Amino acid sequence: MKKRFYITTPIYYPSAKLHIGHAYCTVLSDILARYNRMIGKEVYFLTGSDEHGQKIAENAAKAGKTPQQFADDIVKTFKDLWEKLEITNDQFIRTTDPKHVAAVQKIFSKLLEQGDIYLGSYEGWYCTPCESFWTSTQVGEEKLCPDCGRSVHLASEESYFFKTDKYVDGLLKKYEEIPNFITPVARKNEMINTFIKPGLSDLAVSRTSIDWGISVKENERHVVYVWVDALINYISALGYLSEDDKLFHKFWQSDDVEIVQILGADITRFHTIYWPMILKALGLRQADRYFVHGLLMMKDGKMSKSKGNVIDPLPLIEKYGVDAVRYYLAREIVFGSDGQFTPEQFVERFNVDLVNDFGNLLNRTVTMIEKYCESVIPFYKGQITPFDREIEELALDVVKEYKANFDDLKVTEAIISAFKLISASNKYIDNTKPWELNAQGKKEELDAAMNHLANNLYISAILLQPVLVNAPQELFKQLGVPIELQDFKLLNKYGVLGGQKVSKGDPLFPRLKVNEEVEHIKNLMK
Ligand code: ME8
Repeated sequence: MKKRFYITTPIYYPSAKLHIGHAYCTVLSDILARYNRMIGKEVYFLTGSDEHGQKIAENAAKAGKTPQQFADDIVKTFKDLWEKLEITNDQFIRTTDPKHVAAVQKIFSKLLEQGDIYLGSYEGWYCTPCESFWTSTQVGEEKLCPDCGRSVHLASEESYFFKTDKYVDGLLKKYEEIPNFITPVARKNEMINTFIKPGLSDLAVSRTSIDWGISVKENERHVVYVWVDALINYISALGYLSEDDKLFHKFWQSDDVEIVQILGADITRFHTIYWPMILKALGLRQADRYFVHGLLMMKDGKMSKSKGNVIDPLPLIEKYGVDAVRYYLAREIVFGSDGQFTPEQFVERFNVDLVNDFGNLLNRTVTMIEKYCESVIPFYKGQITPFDREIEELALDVVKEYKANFDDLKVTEAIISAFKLISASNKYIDNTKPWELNAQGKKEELDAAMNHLANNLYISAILLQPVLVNAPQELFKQLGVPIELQDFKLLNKYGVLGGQKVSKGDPLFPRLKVNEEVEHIKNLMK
């Protein structure tokens, strides 16, 4: 196991309000960052904003602001949202930060000097919202952007180009040698079949038609293409080519670090084709994994303002709590697949998983320990009944399965593993019938049942900590779990809890009235 973990999200365009689809990517990355910290790794988690390019300049002009003012204002709203979602990023990089600007210029100069970049001229179909040039084959007869489906226009300009032919074979070799370099694997195949096999053109890496960008030092009429500018954030944030490059050596250029880059399916091409080529040209190591998550859609397709189906995460957090939103995103939309946001599913997940299965288990357990054991969790005395053996085996398996899933970035599957123990514990109550054990005076069996329930809740709460930021703490409070026992490393042995005093608190999650809340969320979408 590598001792460090560097995780990045894409950096967001400050062009519009962030919707739940953006929150999705950042929340899932945060969950992975928290998990890796929990298992004892030194983690560095980066997110930020991508502030240059024509789109931002146009939106700023419409708003009557300078691009910088415009970006400053929107970036404040990003930071506010990440705070409300309890995102634990170590740095928020902005592509207008002077250290980023300097790194981009130095990298450009280096690649130019090495002959990886040359001056030429470009003619192609340009998609302004995606800031991308496409060939006629790619835009088809309808002249639509293959990424976003919007109309493209013909554009021509003098441009610097990055030579791809030198690096393409090496890239394909990397894809082959490291099977999980890009996952899900279908995304890798898509890159090979759609972009690489038909022949990769050199990448236009500068523009003369816009000026809101980082200027090319050698030729000030040019600004660096926004995508190249943006990708560099992953290393400029760590101080690459700056005086203080300690972080860069620690979290990038080291064998002790696992580098995981998270991105949405719409931006796979830049991250998994051109970015590795740029890194190779700079003589730097490659990331270990590119994890491509799916897009969050609405019932009527892509979220868009004109369809009136955009959901803002803030009112959801305010009404249902941060745990509810984080849980929904991580559990309902399988990490790696496309998903659909529906108010019905949001309410159902909340009521079924969090209220009925998890919250209720705590409530029942604490009530019984108060009633049958004078509020003290009985000490662990081994497996008294076959039910005890069965549930202990399951608990140990669940921890292993959970870890294997998380280590393989399978966040949704890891949550499902944790919930196996929660539902098995609810069944364990039905099987052991503690109220009968109490009535029959079977003290030893009753104590064992209470101990197992408390321990299972404790294990589940630790496992859910990367996802739920409040409920596990509340559970620890009610079960009297001291801070030194709130440790994932203790889970390799069963029976940690015993002797703690419980105290009943509020339910972890209040039950939602289905129709009322579905209606409420639908109104938020209008
Ligand atoms: O692409 N569901 O920025 P961005 C899930 N600046 N994810 C979604 C989504 C949805 N409905 N909509 C957007 C950019 N995203 C560039 C990145 S990185 C060097 C530069 C995701 O603000 C999208 O897939 O348009 C991407 O990963 C992220 O939000 C940022 O999108």
